[in-house]
Amino acid sequence: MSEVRSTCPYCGVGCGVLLKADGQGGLAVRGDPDHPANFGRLCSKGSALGETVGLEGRLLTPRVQGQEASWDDALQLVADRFQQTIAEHGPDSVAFYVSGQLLTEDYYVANKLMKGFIGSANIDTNSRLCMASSVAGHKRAFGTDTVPGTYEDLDEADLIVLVGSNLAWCHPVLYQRVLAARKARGTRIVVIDPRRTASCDAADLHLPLAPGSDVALFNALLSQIQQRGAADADFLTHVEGADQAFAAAHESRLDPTGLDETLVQQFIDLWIGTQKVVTVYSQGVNQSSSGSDKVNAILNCHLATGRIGKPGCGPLSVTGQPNAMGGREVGGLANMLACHLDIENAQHRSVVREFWSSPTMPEAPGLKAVDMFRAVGSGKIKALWVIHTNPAVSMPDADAVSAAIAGCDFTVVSDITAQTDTARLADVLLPASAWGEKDGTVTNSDRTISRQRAALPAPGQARPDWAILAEVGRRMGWTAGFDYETPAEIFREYAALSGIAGRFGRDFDISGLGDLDDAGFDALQPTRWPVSAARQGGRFFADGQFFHDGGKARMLALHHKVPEAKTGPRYPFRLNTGRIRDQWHTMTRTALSPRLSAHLAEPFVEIHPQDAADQGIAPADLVQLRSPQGSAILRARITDAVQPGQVFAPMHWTGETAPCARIDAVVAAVTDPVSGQPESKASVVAVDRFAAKWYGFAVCQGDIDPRAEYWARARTRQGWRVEMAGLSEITDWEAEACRLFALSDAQVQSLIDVKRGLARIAFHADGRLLAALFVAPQPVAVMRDYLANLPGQDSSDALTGRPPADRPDPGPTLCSCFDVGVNTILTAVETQGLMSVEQVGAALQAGTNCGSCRPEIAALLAQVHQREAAE
Ligand SMILES: Nc1nc2c(c(=O)[nH]1)N[C@H]1C(S)=C(S)[C@@H](COP(=O)(O)OP(=O)(O)OC[C@H]3O[C@@H](n4cnc5c(=O)[nH]c(N)nc54)[C@H](O)[C@@H]3O)O[C@H]1N2
Ligand SMILES: Nc1nc2c(c(=O)[nH]1)N[C@H]1C(S)=C(S)[C@@H](COP(=O)(O)OP(=O)(O)OC[C@H]3O[C@@H](n4cnc5c(=O)[nH]c(N)nc54)[C@H](O)[C@@H]3O)O[C@H]1N2
Ligand code: SF4
Ligand SMILES: [Mo]
Repeated sequence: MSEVRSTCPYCGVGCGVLLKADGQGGLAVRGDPDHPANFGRLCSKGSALGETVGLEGRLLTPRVQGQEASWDDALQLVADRFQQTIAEHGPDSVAFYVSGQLLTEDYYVANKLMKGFIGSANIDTNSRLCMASSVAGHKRAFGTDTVPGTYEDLDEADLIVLVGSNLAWCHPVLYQRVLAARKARGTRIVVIDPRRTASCDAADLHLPLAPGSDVALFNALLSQIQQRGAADADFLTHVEGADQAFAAAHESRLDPTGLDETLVQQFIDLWIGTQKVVTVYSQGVNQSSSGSDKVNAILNCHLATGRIGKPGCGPLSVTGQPNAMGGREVGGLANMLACHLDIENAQHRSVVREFWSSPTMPEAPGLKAVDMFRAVGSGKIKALWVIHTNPAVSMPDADAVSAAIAGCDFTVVSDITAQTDTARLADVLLPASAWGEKDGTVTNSDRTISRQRAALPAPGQARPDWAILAEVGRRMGWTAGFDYETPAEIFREYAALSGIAGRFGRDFDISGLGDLDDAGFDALQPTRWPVSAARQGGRFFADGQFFHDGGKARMLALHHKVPEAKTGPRYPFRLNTGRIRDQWHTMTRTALSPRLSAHLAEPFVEIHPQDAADQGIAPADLVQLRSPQGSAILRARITDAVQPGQVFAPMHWTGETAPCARIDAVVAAVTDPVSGQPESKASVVAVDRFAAKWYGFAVCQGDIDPRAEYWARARTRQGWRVEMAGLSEITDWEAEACRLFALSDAQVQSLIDVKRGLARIAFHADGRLLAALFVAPQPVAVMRDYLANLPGQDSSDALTGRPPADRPDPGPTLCSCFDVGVNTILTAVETQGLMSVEQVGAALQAGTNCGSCRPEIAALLAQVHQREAAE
């Protein structure tokens, strides 16, 4: 069978992949050497895609109130209930909450249905939590939401500044490009992040600024740009507001950033002294109560110096989701129309309305995500359709959001997974086709439109999202408007609409693709927009042509603001949240892969050693975070990667994987006043040791039913590994273990010391280990990575909790591709005298495939060599 060209469904790098189906539901995945985003490279998540396409956990049929239903019944119910609600309470009583992971064609139909036919603008997307501040910043500066540069700028830059971006883990293939540029031309790297991340490992400078102080830092830079005569006077003839921006920057140049002055000066000298500078920014910038201002503070510096849209220089907002950019183009946000046309512009409304032959169109923006769920909670929104996103986990104040969804009169959820925290709350659950099974387009961070193509048949009754939406549109009575049979048809309509936008002077114009026939759509190669008679791809703005009335760009006068929530005696710590290398968001797909689950198998909180000592928290203790919104229990990782007074926790764990570690239950729903984007990185919390009576660690082949105040599970090659901790005394551990694993007939082997609260119990059948439980009054000390893969094997000595002397413990997996553990690497470094990441690769293969773990291998090498130097 030949390979199918497609695009990775995870991050906004938008890597090309080649897929080969094995005919039995499996898929082999490799990087597409010809795709301009990755040239064959893939990160750990992309490489493991084949492990995540199985049918385990898939939603295969529609369900109404938990019962299987036919498509006909389910869709009719959705159409009827939406129609009734609109008839009784008006169009603004319904809402769609969608996703930057939808394909452009799905997005286009959802937006058209809500804005053009239902007649409300209550469609918003998880991109509100992700890109909204960048959108707002771009529009304020350029008059349009456009990323000026391209990925090639990373190859050609002499200085790359990562602001609030952990590129090494979140856009690993772009990070590989950055490292390649460093090697080829000595590109300098600066990281601006309160936390020391994997992206700092290769950095020339790391500026651990105070949370939220980016505007102050970039104002200091802007002030010196002006004072030192580094502004580009010619380019500034294309810019309005420069004097006011300089004045404001000068005024606030000394606002506190918490940084050492010489460090700041080094950064400013480097920035001013390097013509080819790319400033890459992501959620440390966007997810802030001053997110839009942070974006404009960065754009100000690039506009002032004319370093924009030229090879090797410019601001580069990296998108998170695979189609975050496509969603912005198609008008997925509540305050946009379609094709960069504005909902508040009467002329724009009228041309789109005419183009769609639509009966009605809202005149004002709809509710943004946080307000939307508040309106669901207050009963103002009575029918809600959630598509391709898991807000019960990922929205700030997530307990309140869950309660709002649960209390909504009518909730529809389209997902591929049967059990998600949001799916569990649905009245109607609709099975969508997944990545690998569906066709359409996505746009990545540098405006490149790529095809996703199907390589697998849709299982069960699953249908593509666009088809489900179009069918509901037809059943609501708008037959002609939603008469689509293929995604190609939708794409052509969209491209034609963009041509109209182009005639209005909008930059998003792909009318050149409007007459692609089905075969042409099938064969579409990665293409950077615009694609019109006037323009093809390329960069924007070097010519000084912007999209505000009058054609000029705008610099903004900005003032530093501290994060909205203030620390105090009750909530003395600042909570930062984000991502880990091998999991994707709410883990519905990546957690299916044992490889990806092995890197960081448990939810955790990073806390500074000094704070840990003050709070009486020891390594591996559990920690409870409490905020006015809610609480979470997480494993302590004591590290000076975070600063004193700050803690960091990942966003990934859910009711399915670790119910008490849902970090968004703790995060406050504070938003940026301009963009409406939540401040996911600066809540305030109290931090206390969680005083568990007992701790447990279990491995098993089959299912497990943990019932404890704390538990977290991760997939292994054979089954599960589970961490537990409880507050109530358990007297009969053998009985509890039987219940836990539902194993009553197996052979039991146990070591129990009731007085000391110790228990070790193993279950065997036919000489093979089925499950084992280890309990202690302190965090359990066993060799987890060894035990995790023991079930299914002949292992009569499992209760020792450690490998026999002739089988060393590999330690936590560092290289997911080749399954190489930390201990294995450390031993090889020490015994073989390895000096470089390349030598580690040659000896162990680690880091030689996707390269995502290379920063961590470098850190291990540095650790060993530092220790050796000190000895
Ligand atoms: N492995 C993996 N990769 C992903 C994803 C995933 O789930 N897993 N998700 C994708 C998505 S949708 C997105 S949006 C991107 C996100 O990609 P990133 O934005 O790179 O990821 P985050 O970890 O959310 O946050 C980045 C950094 O912002 C820092 N930060 C916090 N507060 C501040 C501040 O005030 N100023 C500055 N300068 N920095 C601050 C944090 O310490 C953190 O290291 O990743 C994409 N890629
Ligand atoms: N504290 C904190 N919270 C955050 C963030 C943070 O940094 N910190 N980051 C925010 C950001 S940037 C983002 S982007 C969001 C992401 O948060 P979410 O969008 O809520 O997370 P996902 O896990 O990506 O949810 C995708 C859902 O779609 C389902 N799905 C997969 N494929 C398909 C398909 O083809 N069709 C349909 N219909 N469904 C499908 C999956 O099973 C899953 O349930 O989280 C935000 N929340
Ligand atoms: S960097 Fe990784 S997750 Fe992002 S698109 Fe490429 S392979 Fe997928
Ligand atoms: Mo995101």
